[in-house]
Amino acid sequence: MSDVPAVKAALKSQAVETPSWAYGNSGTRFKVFAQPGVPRSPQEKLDDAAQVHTFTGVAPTVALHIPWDTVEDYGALAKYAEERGLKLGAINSNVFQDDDYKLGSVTHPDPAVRRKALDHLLECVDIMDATGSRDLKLWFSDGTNYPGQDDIAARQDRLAEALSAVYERLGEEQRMLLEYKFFEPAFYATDVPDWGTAYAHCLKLGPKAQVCVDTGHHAPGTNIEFIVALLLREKKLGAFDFNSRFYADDDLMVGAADPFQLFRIMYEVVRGGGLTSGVAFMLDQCHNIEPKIPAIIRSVMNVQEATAKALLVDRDALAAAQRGGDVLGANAVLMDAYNTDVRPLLAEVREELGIDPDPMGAYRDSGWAERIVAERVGGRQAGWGA
Ligand code: PSV
Ligand code: MN
Repeated sequence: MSDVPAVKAALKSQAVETPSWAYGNSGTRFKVFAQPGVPRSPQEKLDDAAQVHTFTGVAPTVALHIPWDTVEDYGALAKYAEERGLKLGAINSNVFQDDDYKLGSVTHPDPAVRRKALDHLLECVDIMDATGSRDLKLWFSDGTNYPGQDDIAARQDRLAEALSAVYERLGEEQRMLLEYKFFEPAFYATDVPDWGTAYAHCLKLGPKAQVCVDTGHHAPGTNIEFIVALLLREKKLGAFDFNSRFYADDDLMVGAADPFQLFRIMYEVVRGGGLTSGVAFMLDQCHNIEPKIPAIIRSVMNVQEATAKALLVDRDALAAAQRGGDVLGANAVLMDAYNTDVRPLLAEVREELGIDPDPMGAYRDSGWAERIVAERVGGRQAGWGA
């Protein structure tokens, strides 16, 4: 597509979901460096998310993590979000931070632990009913550290049983997103290590079960855009958890480590119709050393830039070169789009949306950063686990 009005329309309708946990403190297992002004409650996380939406115009939803965002009244939280121009997005379940889950959650050898984990997942669907969220995101830390520790195939049976119980509980418009990760915290065998495992479970479950591709959850060198193309073709790509990695699950700002990879992924999304087929473009990031709100704004902008470049690929010229076996010509068409400076185009898109063409500068000048540092004194800052 290189029809500029159509490119602009696609960019205006793109929505990037920001994660509540990216607004809180985070770190590595070595140290969490607390930052002044960090939210102390889910409501304050939404206040910050509203800033991201105000300055980017394309971040209208916020993913919650349960229990990190537990509140008494989820309907009231949804209303709080709405009053700030936001909606609550995916509900992320957490069956990895309780002592009972040392040997797994839904795949644990003990049926009582499996029941406890399943009850949490079902409770997350109740929360979705109250928040109006469409998606339940499932990531399991389940796996084993040593050969022989547990029966690999039996664990798949237990996983399938739990997934099926959750699937049955979903409403008509609700979906479950199964996220895979090839290692960590289990090191020998992870129960949902790759897209193939996630896909196989989702296929058996039915159309409301879709795969979530977290870009940080692959071995180095993995061709993620191939996975994206394949899942889109099979109508099983439900969502992205976007982030960047240099080594492991680094959770850095998306597009920071390898903007070319993000472009290649977004090209397959555009090519496969993923911009309009309900794929959720979510961030799953932690900002350990950089200020959080501008880092999230930057991440949203990086997704927009990659999307704009992907939309600018001259698909007719590419198809002609591919048909003609013109290897270098085809590659040049893709690189031309990648090498286009799309910042002026995005500035125009923002002006047409009625927002400042420079989101980073506008946020900086807004005084919000100083205000939250001054106002958010006392209380307990939110973090990974609270
Ligand atoms: C696991 O590493 C993961 O990617 C899952 O999406 C979790 O819910 C999230 O990180 C927590 O940050
Ligand atoms: Mn993730």
